[in-house]
Amino acid sequence: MGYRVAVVGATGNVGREMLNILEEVNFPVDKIHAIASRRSIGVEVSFGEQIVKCEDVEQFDFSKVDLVLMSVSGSFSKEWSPKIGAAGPIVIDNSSAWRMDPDVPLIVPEVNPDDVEWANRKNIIANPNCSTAQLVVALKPLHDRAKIKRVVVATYQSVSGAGKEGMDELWDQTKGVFVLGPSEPKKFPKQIAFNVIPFIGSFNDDGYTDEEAKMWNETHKMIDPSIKLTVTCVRVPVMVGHSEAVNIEFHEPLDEDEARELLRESPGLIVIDKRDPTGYITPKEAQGEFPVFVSRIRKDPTVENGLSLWVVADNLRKGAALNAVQIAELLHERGLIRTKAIA
Ligand code: 2RA
Repeated sequence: MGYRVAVVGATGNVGREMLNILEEVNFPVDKIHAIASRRSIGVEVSFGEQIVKCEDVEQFDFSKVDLVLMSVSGSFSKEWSPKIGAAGPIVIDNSSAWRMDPDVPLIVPEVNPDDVEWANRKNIIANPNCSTAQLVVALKPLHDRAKIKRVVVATYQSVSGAGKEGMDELWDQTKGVFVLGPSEPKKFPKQIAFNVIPFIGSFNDDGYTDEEAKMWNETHKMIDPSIKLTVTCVRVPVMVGHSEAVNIEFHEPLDEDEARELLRESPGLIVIDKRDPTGYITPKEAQGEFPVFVSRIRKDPTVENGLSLWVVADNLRKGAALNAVQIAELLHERGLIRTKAIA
């Protein structure tokens, strides 16, 4: 028997990927509903071979579904996720609205799967920020083995993290430079084509950005609050795939060969690490893929127990839609999705 599933925000980059991945992994779906705002009513989206017409979120009766995947803004989720959760289905939310709520589990299935067990407190589960999701998949097995003391990360985040408008802006500016002349930045604060921007989100009082703060707050919630983590988040002119240069200091010794073997054996990870000019992963190669890729594993000789790594993943997949579907699979495996008889 399958579930009645709704995807809210079905016309966006991540909503469409949620539908694709539910189908790709053969998630047991009896009935799929694509839900969107009023202006997208009737817009058609694909679910495998099926074409599904978007329904209006304001009119939809959420009590008739078992599971809701949300890819909407934080403010929309703040208002709607509790209402939907109270109507019966369990909500897996991709926004930042609930990630730090103590009554909402924040889950990456390879890292803290057991936290699904208390999802019934609000009937909401949060999906982490894309740049955190791939980082914690790589950090968890290393932390379990040698206890991480401190992590320094620089991200190289693709424009798809800023939605379709971000992708359109890179495309238009890139064409514009050669053909039409430069255009004014709209989605990003400065030109992104042929450039990098060391600012994502908004500034906090301490000079870090909220994107940077998400990375340490969410890592603390999912792995261990004792890990010290400092980050610089940077937008780069790549369409899909976030990359991260990660430097880790451990409490205990861990040599690079053991780390490589450990990462190779850990769930959700693929190690591509040959010391030849093409023996590492780039975001172009990670696009469309499920795993988190790790390359350039090497000793950091400037501290007693240190390693440096390069971590890449498809931000729309492991960083968003895939992780949400993997949470749904985890709920299914543990019998935690409530089903009601279809009237
Ligand atoms: C970004 N992390 O890349 C954001 C998306 N959640 O802009």
